[in-house]
Amino acid sequence: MQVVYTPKHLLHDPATEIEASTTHSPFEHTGRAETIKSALAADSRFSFREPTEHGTAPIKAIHDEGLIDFLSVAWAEYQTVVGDRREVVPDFFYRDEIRNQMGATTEPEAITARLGWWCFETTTPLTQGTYEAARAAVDTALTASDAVLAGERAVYGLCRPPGHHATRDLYGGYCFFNNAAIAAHDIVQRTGGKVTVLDVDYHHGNGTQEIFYDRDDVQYVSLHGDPRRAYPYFTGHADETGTGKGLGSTFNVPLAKRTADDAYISALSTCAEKIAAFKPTALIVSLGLDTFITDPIADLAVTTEGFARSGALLAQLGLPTVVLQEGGYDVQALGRNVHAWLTGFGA
Ligand code: Q9C
Ligand code: ZN
Repeated sequence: MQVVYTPKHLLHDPATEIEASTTHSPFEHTGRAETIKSALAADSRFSFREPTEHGTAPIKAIHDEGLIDFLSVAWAEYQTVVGDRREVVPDFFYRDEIRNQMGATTEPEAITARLGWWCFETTTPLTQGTYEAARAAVDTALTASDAVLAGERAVYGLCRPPGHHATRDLYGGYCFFNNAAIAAHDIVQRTGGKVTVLDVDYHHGNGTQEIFYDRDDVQYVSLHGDPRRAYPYFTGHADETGTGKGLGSTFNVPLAKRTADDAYISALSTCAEKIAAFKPTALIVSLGLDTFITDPIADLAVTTEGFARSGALLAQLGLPTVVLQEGGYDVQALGRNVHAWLTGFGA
């Protein structure tokens, strides 16, 4: 199996994360992608290639151009206004209710205000090289989908930073650009066929869901920790099924705490049936390994064997498949878990 990887992810290198009412070293760090790379490089069935540059047009097809412009300048502009900061985090999040009775507003001018306009939470710092790394993650996803469109059965894009929490207009949840959504839309544009994004990250992919919520040409299927207890809290409930012509093209399976292999695989089989019924021409998997039994920020109980079974089950769909890296924070086990999933699929 081809693996698309670039060391440019190292440019996104925060030292802290503000989460759970404290500041600590980040769960989403450079070592994650490096350990995955090493685990796959040790198996000769995987061959590595670098992403090619795809420019901003495929990103503009999914994200507000203002978000791209903001991310390209924000870190540097903040330094000139606030002073030397290794990482940059908003201290004011814009919410419509702040202007109740006063009418809508538009993007403000001050960099400190723009941070709170484009970001939705505190755990996603901007660093000096964040924009370049996020652009490279998009190129990684698009290079992987290029290879699949050129005839590869399945290709793995080692995207970092991840993408599935980024909405059309907002970044957060360790995500800046929605790599999977950008690749899915690109495949639809280029083939005229339908695409499914299957999201198996522990966290609901609120961004991917929002981007495709009213569309009938991209199906979004997700199984994740129930948002009644799990981040991102406000999306991912079973009754969210799409809107307008997209009604029925979103399918959410919230999972109970400590869900283990057999129950997980059974839920995944239901998802596979939904995917088969949609009849897509290609499948994108948002591959999060934070469903793992010892993941430090999640509460499911999937094992390495469960990941191998997941890959094998999805391979049975027989679809051209682009597998893109999302979360997974037990770094001791992360390389082995990605390897198990991909070899289960059939590396
Ligand atoms: N105490 C991805 O897996 N922290 N993003 C939530 C709540 C943010 C996860 C923890 C989790 C973001 C791609
Ligand atoms: Zn996650």
